[in-house]
Amino acid sequence: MKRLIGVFMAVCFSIALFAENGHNLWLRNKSNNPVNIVSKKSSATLAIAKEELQQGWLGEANSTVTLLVKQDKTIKGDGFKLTTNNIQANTDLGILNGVYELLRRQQTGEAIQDAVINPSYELRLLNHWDNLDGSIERGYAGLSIFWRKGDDAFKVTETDKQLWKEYARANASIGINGSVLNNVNASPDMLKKETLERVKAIAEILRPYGIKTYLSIKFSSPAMIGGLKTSDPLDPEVITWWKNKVKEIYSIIPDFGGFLVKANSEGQPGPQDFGRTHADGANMLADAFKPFGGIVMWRAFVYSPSTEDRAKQAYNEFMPLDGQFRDNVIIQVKNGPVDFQPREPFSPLFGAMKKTSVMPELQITQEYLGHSTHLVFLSTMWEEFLKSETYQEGSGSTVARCTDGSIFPQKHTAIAGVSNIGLDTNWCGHHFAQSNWYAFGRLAWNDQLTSKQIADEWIKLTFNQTSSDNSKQPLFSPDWIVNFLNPVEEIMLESREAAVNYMMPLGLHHIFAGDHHYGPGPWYAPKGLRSDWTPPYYHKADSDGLGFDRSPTGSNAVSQYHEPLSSQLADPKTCPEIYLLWFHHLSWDYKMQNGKTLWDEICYRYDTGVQQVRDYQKEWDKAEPYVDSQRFGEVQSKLREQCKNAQIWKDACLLYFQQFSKRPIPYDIERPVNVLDELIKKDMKRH
Ligand code: GCV
Repeated sequence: MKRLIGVFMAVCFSIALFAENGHNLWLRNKSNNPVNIVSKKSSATLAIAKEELQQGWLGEANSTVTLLVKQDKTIKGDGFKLTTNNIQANTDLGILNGVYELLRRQQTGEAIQDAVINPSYELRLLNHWDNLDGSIERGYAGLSIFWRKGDDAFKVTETDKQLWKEYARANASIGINGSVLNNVNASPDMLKKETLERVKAIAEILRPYGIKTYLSIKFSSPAMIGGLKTSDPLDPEVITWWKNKVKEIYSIIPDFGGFLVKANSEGQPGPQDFGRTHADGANMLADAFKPFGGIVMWRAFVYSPSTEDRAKQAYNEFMPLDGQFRDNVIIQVKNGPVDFQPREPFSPLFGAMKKTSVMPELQITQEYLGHSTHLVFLSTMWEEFLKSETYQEGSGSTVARCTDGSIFPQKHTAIAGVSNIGLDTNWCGHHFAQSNWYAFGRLAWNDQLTSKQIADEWIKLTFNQTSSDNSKQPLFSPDWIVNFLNPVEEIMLESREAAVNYMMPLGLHHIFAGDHHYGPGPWYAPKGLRSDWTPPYYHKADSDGLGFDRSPTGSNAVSQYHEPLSSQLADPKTCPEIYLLWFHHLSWDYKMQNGKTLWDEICYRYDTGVQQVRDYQKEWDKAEPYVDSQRFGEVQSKLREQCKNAQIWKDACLLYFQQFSKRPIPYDIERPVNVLDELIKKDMKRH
């Protein structure tokens, strides 16, 4: 009999492990455990809250849970008060957020303590770089879930609605409350009637989940689709055109969130085309939104091919405008001063703009971190960024505190992540890329969370095998914890550092091939291309050494940081080694803190990166008994590709830089297996 039960359980277990395509993300739990729900109010959002409780309750069977919408001053925005079986909030969305928190704690085994839980940021947004034809700029998970080309481009199908609902639910479960539905390189057609009708259909699905819709706009729309002679933001006809357009949008989508604007950046039109400032442009739009409570997110991602160091340009352009923006304008600033590199110091605008709402922009899609091929958990990068000390208001002025309202009385606080979502069955192209979507939402909700906690939650929710009748507490057996949870968590927590090691250690940056930003191309400098789009502009390798001198002897970008950070960065001896070549051009024989020469250290770092990914392969193979076959195989094959790529990165960079260093690669590390000329010829094209 015992044997029979054993066989039966083994069959159940192997069925559970058989195949999962990843579509259910971290929301795989289903439970038949009965629960009674008491709620006086009803609404579409509360109906979802109840349904979620009924489908996922893992607390004691037949418990009674009270959902109470009642004002409480300690609760902020869509936060909530949680006790074991009660959730109180000021809004229906607060209740839904509380339900997701409660269910997550039940599923991950985290204690449920009485607490008021408020979000760090008021607005927690995904930015989709989706185009109207369905393509996605820097998207690596298939076509857009919102837009498509063809005869049925504007037809809203049941399949569309189902997918948008799943998308909304996933976002709501991690606290995301807004979506910008299209690319910042926006088409003016975005504001046409038929497009707005589709936005309305999307908004209707997203609304009950508490997610507002926003659009990116083209600044020259008045001239391009409005028949006006100009798009000058101070022209009365242009002002009226935008006012009418915004009014029209609110007549179609009454809870519309606002606009995101990329202006005078990478060829996009903007107010400077008419001799006006960013403030003139942003304020004109903000005034149109004022009667409706909408906002304008104005990007500070600006740079031009001037002789000025690119890393300094956004600060130079925006600092003089501090205090000139309307209170419904938020300046959206990328985490680093250049462009979402594997590692950058924080942008000096954080904390420096004291009279303006400033929001961080993070990139969830892995444009510069191996697309959807490499396993790179970005939470550690964002944690490093949010915890960076700006010193702008003394110590403790971290980027998080400078942007979440703790230090400056910003009218609005917000954070955005460039989405990695597409039509791929598993949404993100790589099963582990889902963890970056998850981590963004969690950090936007609570900017003090650690990556360890986020990874722990995500692994438990995404990979744990619940018992076969799906009705009891999930089992985190010691075996599962030791042989799956811990090693996978270690991989995740180290993975970004590994990518930095095999791509761009010690502060190297932007040494990618071509414009696909995937493989290495430190040599890439086609004739006629603007120099700030070529890697030699950034690495500055020569016979003397390597790195961009941003110290006072160079571009003096360090002066944009507050003391004592500025002086610390200015001196290679006190500059953190992770940023060394970002701020300094140093000789190949420069002595590192560990006594090695710079050249040797670079070689070891690249080699370490390759070894780290090789280790991930071994660890993942050991995890096979704990993962369903489909996800196991798909991750295994991505890791193989990542290892090949890491080797190419190491070989390409070391062989290329060796031409300048003229020193041997230390003899105790693996030799390159690729030939530089061949790598240059292939130029690491993606497909
Ligand atoms: C949407 C980088 C990317 C572009 C992107 C731009 C931006 O330059 O390569 O694809 O455009 O940043 O953030 O506006």
